[in-house]
Amino acid sequence: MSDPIPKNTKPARYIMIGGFLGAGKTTAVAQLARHLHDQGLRVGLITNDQGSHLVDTAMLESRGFPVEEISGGCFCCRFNSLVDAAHKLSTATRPDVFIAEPVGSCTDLVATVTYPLRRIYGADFTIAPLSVLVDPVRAQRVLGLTEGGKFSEKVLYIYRKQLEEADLIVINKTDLLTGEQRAALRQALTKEFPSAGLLEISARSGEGLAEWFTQMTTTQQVNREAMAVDYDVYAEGEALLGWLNATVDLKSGEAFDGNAFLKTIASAMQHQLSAKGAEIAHLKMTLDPASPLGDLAVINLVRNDYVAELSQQLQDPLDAGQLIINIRAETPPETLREAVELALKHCGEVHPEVTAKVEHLEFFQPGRPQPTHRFTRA
Ligand SMILES: Nc1nc2c(ncn2[C@@H]2O[C@H](COP(=O)(O)OP(=O)(O)OP(=O)(O)O)[C@@H](O)[C@H]2O)c(=O)[nH]1
Ligand SMILES: [Mg+2]
Repeated sequence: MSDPIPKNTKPARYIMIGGFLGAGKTTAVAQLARHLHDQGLRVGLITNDQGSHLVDTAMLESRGFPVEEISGGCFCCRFNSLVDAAHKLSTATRPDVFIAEPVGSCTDLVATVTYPLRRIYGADFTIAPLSVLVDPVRAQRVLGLTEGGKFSEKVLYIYRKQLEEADLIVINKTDLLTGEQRAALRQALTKEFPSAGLLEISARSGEGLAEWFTQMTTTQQVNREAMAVDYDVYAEGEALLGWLNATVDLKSGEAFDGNAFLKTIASAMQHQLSAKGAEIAHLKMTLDPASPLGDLAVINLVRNDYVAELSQQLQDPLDAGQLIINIRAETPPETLREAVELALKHCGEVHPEVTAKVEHLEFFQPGRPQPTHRFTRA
């Protein structure tokens, strides 16, 4: 498909924000989108996942942005869907800027997404450098700076490849680090990935965001030889990750505390998964009371030895709502299903007033990545 994208008089900006599961991509996308909106620009967001029913889509929509979701495979394998999503957004709102968040277990995005966009749709888009966000606690472990739970080598192959292809490595969550830890991480990343630029931000506190926004909106991606990727190891790494997406309808005869409910279910799942030796990459949930205020609760857990955090809270109790559960962890998908089942049972005991009905459930391992295009140069 090669139709031009309907647009304003000048090409739209295309910004892709990569990084491993849980690095803070969606949080950063929301910040960047807000910043651009405040500058009077129209923004269209594109989310992506191996499955459907996404926490990220619900979270970004709750912030009032138009979002297109590409499900059933990563951008590289669903390149035409990515272009179709841009078409849909363009027809509806003609964005000046598209911000796309790829799946957090995906790599080789330069050769399979940005270079094809430049070659085939070069008149429609100007392409920003590829940012790869980093959760510093995870990165310290991967780079051997600290001890702690880790993924196995083939998953870490993907993690490292993501960093290798970055135009810009963005250490996120600087609010979690001391000055010394920041310096050590900076040094380790520069040593191992010398060709990437490096920035430090906190998508939560706002530190460093101004410089990142400037780079994303004003500089162009450099045309250099794309990295080599061993697709057999990449596919094996992806297949080690279990994926679960579920949607659950909650009902209660009396109003209940949705924030407390989310904490109960998150900690029950964390307990179950840790007991099975599953390394959690990202466990995230939304609870939508379908209130006219557009309130939405979001809870996240990005490693086993942490506490699930409510990144958005509900203001009021609710008597009905929809729960979306997305879990990505290094474990067989069946283990995730069991964990959800046991956690819902546990919630039934702690919150007996709430009944839960599973409306949608999918659990699987991602299949072998088969990119639509692969260009080693733009
Ligand atoms: N402390 C801290 N937490 C952050 C920051 N940015 C994001 N987080 C938290 O990190 C967790 C994961 O954030 P997301 O934005 O959902 O991460 P993601 O990379 O989009 O995750 P996936 O889409 O699953 O790959 C959430 O609990 C966020 O609130 C930050 O700057 N500081
Ligand atoms: Mg996300």
